[in-house]
Amino acid sequence: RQSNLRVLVDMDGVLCDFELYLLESYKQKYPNEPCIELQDREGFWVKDQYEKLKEGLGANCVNVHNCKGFFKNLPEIPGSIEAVKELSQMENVDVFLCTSPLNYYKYCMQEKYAWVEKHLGKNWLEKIIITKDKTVVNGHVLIDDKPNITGAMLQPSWEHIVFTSCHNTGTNLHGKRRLDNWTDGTWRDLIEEFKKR
Ligand code: UMP
Repeated sequence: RQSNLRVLVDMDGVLCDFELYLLESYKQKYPNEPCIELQDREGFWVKDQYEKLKEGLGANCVNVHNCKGFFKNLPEIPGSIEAVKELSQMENVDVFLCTSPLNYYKYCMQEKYAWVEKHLGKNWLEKIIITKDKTVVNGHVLIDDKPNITGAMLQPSWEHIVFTSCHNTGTNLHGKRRLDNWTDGTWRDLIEEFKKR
């Protein structure tokens, strides 16, 4: 390869624990409503599964993640910060953070930047790519928990590695590979393998 290996890393579900914090915040805000424990989550969209459970609960989920402070206060996925820092220091690798914003952008956009600055540092603000369509971003690898990533490009430049999350454990990935965590070191082998291509 003439250029460095460009690794696109998703934020929600890969660096930041959107699912855990949404559940915790939901329980606080709606203690008397039913909820879906993480081991019972299915499908990417939280609101869709809640709405099926009971009419109106989908809107409650939206209320929770649209609140001021939600994105800023997301906890990290275990080991993610240390791992992407190390990834960014690897030879012949460029890391970018590739994330889709809510259309309700009032807090989300600003707070994503605040999160990156707080957990990774000011230098990383230059690495943020905000897009609704990740297929048009020209990377070699995309690490993302959303199983089906589609958009204007039918054949994106990247290979999608599906990061395991509570909502996709039972999902048929149609041959796509998984990365299960940032803690057991397997991510290093994966990157080394891509570097050799
Ligand atoms: N998102 C929701 N509901 C969900 C899951 C995600 O609104 O159930 C939003 C949060 C983020 C965006 O703004 O989608 C994350 O998209 P990715 O970058 O992870 O694809």
